[in-house]
Amino acid sequence: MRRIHSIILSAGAMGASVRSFAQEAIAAAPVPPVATTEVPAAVPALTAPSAEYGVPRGGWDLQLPATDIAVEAHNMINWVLNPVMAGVTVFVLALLAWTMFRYRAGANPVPSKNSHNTTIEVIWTVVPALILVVIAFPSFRLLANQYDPPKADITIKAIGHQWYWEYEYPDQGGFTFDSVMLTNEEAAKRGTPKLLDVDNRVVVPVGATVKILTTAADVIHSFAIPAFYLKMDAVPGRINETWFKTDRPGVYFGQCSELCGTKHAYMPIAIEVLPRAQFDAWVAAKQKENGIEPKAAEAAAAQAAPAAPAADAAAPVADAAPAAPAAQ
Ligand SMILES: [Cu+2]
Repeated sequence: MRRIHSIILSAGAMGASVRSFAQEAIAAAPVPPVATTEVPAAVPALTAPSAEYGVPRGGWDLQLPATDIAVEAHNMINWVLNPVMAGVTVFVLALLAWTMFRYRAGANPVPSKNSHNTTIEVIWTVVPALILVVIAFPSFRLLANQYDPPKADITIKAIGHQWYWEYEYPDQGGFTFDSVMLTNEEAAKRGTPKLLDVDNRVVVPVGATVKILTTAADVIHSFAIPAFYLKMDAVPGRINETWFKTDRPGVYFGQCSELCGTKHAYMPIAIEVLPRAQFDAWVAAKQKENGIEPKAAEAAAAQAAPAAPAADAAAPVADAAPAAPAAQ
């Protein structure tokens, strides 16, 4: 009894020391203050979120797909994976119920001594294999399409920090900015969903193939936008690549999707997809803010990608002239 008592006591002491060690570690870890910068009112015009696309809709369904890849993935989930899973689940449940009833002890006083049935063993091996083959076809097609992106029109680097995202636009002169979650009051003022909007959104032109390079400055984060069916880990010391292309202007919200610390839930992602002219106006404003000469930025981008055809390079400049912020 005494022995047990002393074991309990020493276990308690060990727990206390582990606890105090953990408390010290927490106290020692610096938690950088993260605050939103002055929330921009309209640069050039903040898109109001749609009720359908790019936002959680509060139902049981997935978010509506906003890119071709997302449509393909969405269809695969709705018309291949879910029906197959539901069918298998119902079949197994029915089989189980029937077996429990038909072969219950009460109705079978003399137990069967069967242990093998070759036919049924062949069936329960071959049928699941065939189901996997049926799933494999759309699955491999989707994977191939995801990993075979068209040539990128714009590259954006997303850098995960504890606990906000930093973005860099290397093709536009390399300006960077931090993207910090709005407080509930700020989000309410903007009329956007709480915990999802940020002070500085990622802005991209509509219809452009956007290459996203992800990395992190501290721990592993993950860049995820449900409406684009996009998720890519952001790993310190590595650069991962993903992409999206949407023809639907609007604002699309996502979140960090790799547990990265105490404020993991508070580093959302907001992507604003704007018409080309508005995007160019936004880039011009950002370049001005960062003291970047547009001509120098263009030259640097051209040097980085010498294969870019001249027509492509000229198009945004032509579009930029009539740039005017659209009404909300
Ligand atoms: Cu995280």
